[in-house]
Amino acid sequence: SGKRLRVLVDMDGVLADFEGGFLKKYRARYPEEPFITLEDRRGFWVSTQYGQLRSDLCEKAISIWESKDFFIELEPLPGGVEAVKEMAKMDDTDVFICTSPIKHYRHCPYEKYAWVEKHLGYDFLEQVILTRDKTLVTGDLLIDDKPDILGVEPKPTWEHILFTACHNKHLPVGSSQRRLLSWSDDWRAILDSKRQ
Ligand code: BVP
Repeated sequence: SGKRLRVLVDMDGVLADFEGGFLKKYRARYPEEPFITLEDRRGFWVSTQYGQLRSDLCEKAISIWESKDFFIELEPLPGGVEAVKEMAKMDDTDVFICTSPIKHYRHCPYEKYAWVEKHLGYDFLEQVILTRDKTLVTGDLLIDDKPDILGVEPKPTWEHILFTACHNKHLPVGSSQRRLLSWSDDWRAILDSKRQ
């Protein structure tokens, strides 16, 4: 009972395997160059860690996700599409996919819509929010693998649930921050904890 629950779900690193897709295509395109295994990933920005490995690798990394077909070909992360479909069918629950496109806009925004249509269906396109500032979007929960979600709004309405990813799994979670370890973890309990 009470008002409807609004859940915002991030795409890269939560529903779509950005890190796995990146590493596979980087190694295929630059087979002679060093790379960072998913086990050794630290920090949200792939480009930053590759730049620390060798300065010219920053732009080589960026060339991967700026390429045509990078975003549409990302594999779904285990259980994510199923969880979102189930969530959307729950009583008094609205689910939106809230994702930040890269500024190289030739392919990314189009392919993000195409990915949602492919994996969640045409009707789910109604639920897509593309924004570079998630603090402006109102919701009860934001499930996202980025540890720091900042923008112009200092007091976003949502509670950020940190979705575990290769780059954030070693981070100490702040006393107030809750985690979702994977889509096998109890996401229903997190939703229920926010219902009136
Ligand atoms: O579209 C993704 C990829 C891009 O930033 C966006 C993150 O969106 P959210 O997951 O926050 O919705 N991206 C860009 C870079 C470097 C750019 Br220079 C990166 O290292 N990692 C990354 O995810």
